[in-house]
Amino acid sequence: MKKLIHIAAALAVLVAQSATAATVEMNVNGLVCAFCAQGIEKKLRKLPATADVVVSLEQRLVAVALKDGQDISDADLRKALTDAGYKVIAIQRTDEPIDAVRARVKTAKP
Ligand SMILES: [Cu+2]
Repeated sequence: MKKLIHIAAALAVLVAQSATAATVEMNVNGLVCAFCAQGIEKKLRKLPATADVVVSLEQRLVAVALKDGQDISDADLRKALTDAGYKVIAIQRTDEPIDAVRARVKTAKP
């Protein structure tokens, strides 16, 4: 019986972890102007699992908020940006709300 409780606890932790990966942040090379930013935002917003998008030219950062319980694979994100002519340097999944990312990139502007 004790073992079962441990398994249940372990499963609960796993579920909690997957549910918190709400935002995907990508460092992208080739982002040089407002048209790049708009194009990327438009493209990513078309993905069915996308809830919100933040693009920062200054930081060459693209962040995608995922809809509850949905996901976009790294490969799909990479492909969307590569097809548009950009190079994805890094992808990180975080539990930082997209509004916090938006505020962070805004305050970092010169
Ligand atoms: Cu551009």
